[in-house]
Amino acid sequence: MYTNKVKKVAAVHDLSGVGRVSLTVVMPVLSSMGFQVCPLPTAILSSHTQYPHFSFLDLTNEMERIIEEWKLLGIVFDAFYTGYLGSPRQVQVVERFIREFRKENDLVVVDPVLGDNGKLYANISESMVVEMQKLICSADVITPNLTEAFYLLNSDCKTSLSDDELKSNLFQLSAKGPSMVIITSVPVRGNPHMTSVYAYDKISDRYWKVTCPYLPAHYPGTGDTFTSVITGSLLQGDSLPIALDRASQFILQGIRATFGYKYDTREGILLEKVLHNLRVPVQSFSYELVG
Ligand code: PXL
Repeated sequence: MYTNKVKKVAAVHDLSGVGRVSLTVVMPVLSSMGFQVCPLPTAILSSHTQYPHFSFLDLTNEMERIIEEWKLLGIVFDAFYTGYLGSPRQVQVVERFIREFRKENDLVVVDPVLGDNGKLYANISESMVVEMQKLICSADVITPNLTEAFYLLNSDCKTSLSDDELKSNLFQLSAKGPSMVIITSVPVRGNPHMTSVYAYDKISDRYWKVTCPYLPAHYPGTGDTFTSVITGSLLQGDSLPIALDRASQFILQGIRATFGYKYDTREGILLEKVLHNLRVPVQSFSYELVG
């Protein structure tokens, strides 16, 4: 059996020229962690969709041609990592791609990019939510933020949740297929200066939590950076709680490197200033078991 000398990650995300989201962060993060990224672009945009206007080219048809060429060339991937998709029909293309290419020990990570802060992103329709609910069934790992978790479960968004409610949401999402579920951007009850990430590992039947300082600025693309670090970390053999620590600490470093400037936050965190930190082992652990 052919094995890649450097692990190959098929990255199914859009290419947005400005604003540090999707492929423009997935590629540098995973390359810095020592993996080869093979992009399967879902759409080309002038910028991400949180700017007041943007151009948008849907690549659904081109994706089918790219996949066909990869099949003819016999390309072998070690991981599949999907994010922002350009059209609901694309989900079926992506599902088939994963089904036809995945091998037994490959890692499939689905970041169900749908929205944030209780709302869907511009350009994301209810039919995309329905399709995303199907795509997560093919994943080993999913990383919704709290808003996306509610949309995936068809439940109303709320911001104050008990540990038991979060555990129930994680469990319900894992029951759809993924063996690891990570929910990001969970507010900490009674403490606006902290934010947390909750996770469930079905194989060991354990729930994990990482809490870190919350700085009051919204930077698009931090979810993409977070899931890219999780993907790299799991691919290099880290446990789920170590991957959670590594990704949370990296996001905090990125936000801290940016927050002190007077700056247009739509450009995302100053990733280039902190990328080198991905080469360094995690310095301290802060994960907790949720009882
Ligand atoms: O980071 C998520 C994301 C990815 N791709 C596009 C987006 C967004 C969030 O706004 O607009 C095009």
